[in-house]
Amino acid sequence: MAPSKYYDVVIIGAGFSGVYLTYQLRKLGFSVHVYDRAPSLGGTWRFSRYPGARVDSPVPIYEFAIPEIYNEWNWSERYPCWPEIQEYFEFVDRKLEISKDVSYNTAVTGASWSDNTQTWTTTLASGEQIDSQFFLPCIGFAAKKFIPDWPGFESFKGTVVHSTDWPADDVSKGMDILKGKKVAVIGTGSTGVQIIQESGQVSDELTVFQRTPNLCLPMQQKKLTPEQQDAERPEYPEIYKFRYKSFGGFPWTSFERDLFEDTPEEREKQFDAMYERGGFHFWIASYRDILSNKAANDEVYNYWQKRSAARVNDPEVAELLAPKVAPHPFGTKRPSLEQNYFEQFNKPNVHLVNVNKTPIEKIVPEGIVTADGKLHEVDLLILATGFDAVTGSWKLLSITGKNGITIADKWAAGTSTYLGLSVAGFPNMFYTYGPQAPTAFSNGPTCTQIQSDFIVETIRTMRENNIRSLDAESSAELDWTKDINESIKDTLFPLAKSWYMGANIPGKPIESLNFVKGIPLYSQILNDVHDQSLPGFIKA
Ligand code: NA7
Repeated sequence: MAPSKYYDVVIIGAGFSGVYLTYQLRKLGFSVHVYDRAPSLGGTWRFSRYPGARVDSPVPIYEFAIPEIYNEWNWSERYPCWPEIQEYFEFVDRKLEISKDVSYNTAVTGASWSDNTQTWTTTLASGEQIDSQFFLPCIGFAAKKFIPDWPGFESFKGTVVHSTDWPADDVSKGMDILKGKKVAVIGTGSTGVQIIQESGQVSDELTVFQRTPNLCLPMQQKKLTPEQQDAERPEYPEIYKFRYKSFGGFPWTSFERDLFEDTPEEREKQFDAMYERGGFHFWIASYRDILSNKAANDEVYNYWQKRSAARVNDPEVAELLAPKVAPHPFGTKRPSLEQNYFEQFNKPNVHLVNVNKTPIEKIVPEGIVTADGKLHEVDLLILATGFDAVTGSWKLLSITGKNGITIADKWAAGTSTYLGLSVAGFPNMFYTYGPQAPTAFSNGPTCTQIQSDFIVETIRTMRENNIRSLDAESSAELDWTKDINESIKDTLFPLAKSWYMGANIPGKPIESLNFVKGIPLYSQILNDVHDQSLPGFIKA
């Protein structure tokens, strides 16, 4: 049998974390290899390429805080779309030469820890095995798609596509697939909103199946010029530092006061300003208590409702898209950033179906039948039904730690981690942008940089101190997990049925999947753990 390959570090995933970790670990002299099922660098951006897919965090936050990258790269828009992000990753690759240490089109099926050799063995779909001292799953939070199981899918004569499987030939043809068709979009999360905005403009007919309205906010997209970016570039280092002071890792923070400290007139003025500034300002650069005080949240919702409903001509449609009674507290589901979403529903070719009143009953050869017996004719059925988010990506792999225990066994009744980047019984495994970290309450580049810096420093410290393995203590894991699940109770998040809490997947445990206390505290905790010689870990 051929001897296994060996690297100091094996990484799964060539997105923001995989690139950043490879770059930093290589500089310290570690041998690193990355495996990714995609054909090139970019992580989720190799799969999120449906019409209208773009990021909801502005640049220069949504990029690597690496000078040789940000000093040379220019974006064309404040919120870039997927083709530009793919080009960006190609530029990053040319500058940092990441690909020389990546195997593309290579799926990993699992990995297991050996107590005897104190190493991980990663297994590829081909059966090949690779040994390493460290195993870093950087698998993102949206790798496992969710498709509800309506009867009759197999009988459908048209095309069915989940947002994450957008056909490659259509991408190269410039979204021809939407043109001149009867399109149905099921789901109005961030993905649904983005697809609807594109489809409403080019499809013959567009029927949107909505269960919960999206409390989406104006993106206020802006074109950017290289000259503008040259002028602002000297400020980037300060902006990157500021992220660590902001709840979501953005270049802004919430006000230092509660909502009811202001008069109604002052509040209205503030709401106007936040709404007009666009993006997430209205959500997390506003009064500090809107995600914990229901009465304050109601005020925010009422303002949003009036602004949004005013953009829709038909009062019945307006009431479905922006109902007078909030479907859930504002901002307890990540708001989508829209550009002309509400206006789509003023067009004669765009129709809205409320699936709470008339649920989807079955799929038939000609389209979708709802509970009122109506057939909605469809040529192209787009499933924007989301993901088994945060923990779902882990279900695609078989990861075995000490004593033959798998992650699936361990998390069957609920997720448990230490610091949102390690799991007791899985020594030398560190992950990024996953469960019990700021993940969904932040943005990818910021969260992954904070975690990756900690991981790199930890691996370096281990090498310097001859520590062969590091495993989270069960008691530390218990405390972290307890705090994750307790702290969410001080917020309004549990009041929404969302993927933040695992509530979008039938049968999935309802729990807090993210660290809700913000980036400043999270990064402080990681710094303290590092400075205090890694408390909560067993060193061997
Ligand atoms: P989301 O946010 O999970 O949205 C999925 C949508 O699909 C949402 O509107 C769901 O309604 C809807 N859905 C799911 N199941 C059904 C059924 N059975 N019937 C009707 N509608 C259904 O996924 P996205 O892809 O939009 O976004 C995921 C995140 O990835 C996003 O926040 C970005 O940050 C990246 P519901 O709201 O549950 O009532």
